[in-house]
Amino acid sequence: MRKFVSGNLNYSSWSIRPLLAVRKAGLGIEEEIIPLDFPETTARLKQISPTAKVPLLIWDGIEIWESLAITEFVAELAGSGVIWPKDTARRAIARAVAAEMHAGFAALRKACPMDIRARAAMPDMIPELEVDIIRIQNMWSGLRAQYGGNTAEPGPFLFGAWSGADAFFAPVVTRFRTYGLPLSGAAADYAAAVLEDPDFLKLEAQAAAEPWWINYGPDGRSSGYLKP
Ligand SMILES: N[C@@H](CCC(=O)N[C@@H](CS)C(=O)NCC(=O)O)C(=O)O
Repeated sequence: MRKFVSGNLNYSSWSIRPLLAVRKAGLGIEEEIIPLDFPETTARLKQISPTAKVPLLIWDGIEIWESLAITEFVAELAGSGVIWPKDTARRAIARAVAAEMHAGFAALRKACPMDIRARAAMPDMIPELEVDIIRIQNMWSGLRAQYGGNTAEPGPFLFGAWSGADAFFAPVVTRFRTYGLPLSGAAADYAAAVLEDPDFLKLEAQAAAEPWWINYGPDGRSSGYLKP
């Protein structure tokens, strides 16, 4: 069995990162969604995953959890230059910024949960959130200035052609749009390119059509519900 198990695409940022890599790799993997925050969600997740979390990739009996590990596994299957840049230096930095995303940006993630189809008010600009936004602005514009003119692997993404780094930042790009967070210059151009990528557009259309919604209570708790 070859299957990628994700949370609902509209909300599960950790799922859509490796899902973009899976789709870019074109490996013909079946996809299943377990909607988050419903009464039965935890039991379903416990049945399939050692961490009771999604994403999970099942590949011929190997079960891989953690978005970054799945992306690396897919990169190995896909072959050179599909998920990570071919050039050694670019590949190293692409992995560094993907790892930085995987480990960091806690303030942004907390204040601005991913909700692709929503448009919401900008949250209070607490110092920790501002630090995350400034780092992203500087990172994206800096990477575009240094690597964007990659003629061997050209494109509008962080390292020229699309890479796993863009998969890791796609949910961040949607947060900037959803909450109207400030972004300018080359970083804003980059964000626009991510939102125009055909694989992102397909994912966005699927997210828009999902029947599962999540309500965030005043205590921060979330609960899923169905909307016809
Ligand atoms: N570090 C993990 C994080 C995975 C994670 O937190 N997944 C969330 C959904 S985005 C989850 O499954 N939560 C369990 C739940 O909502 O019950 C990764 O990178 O894959």
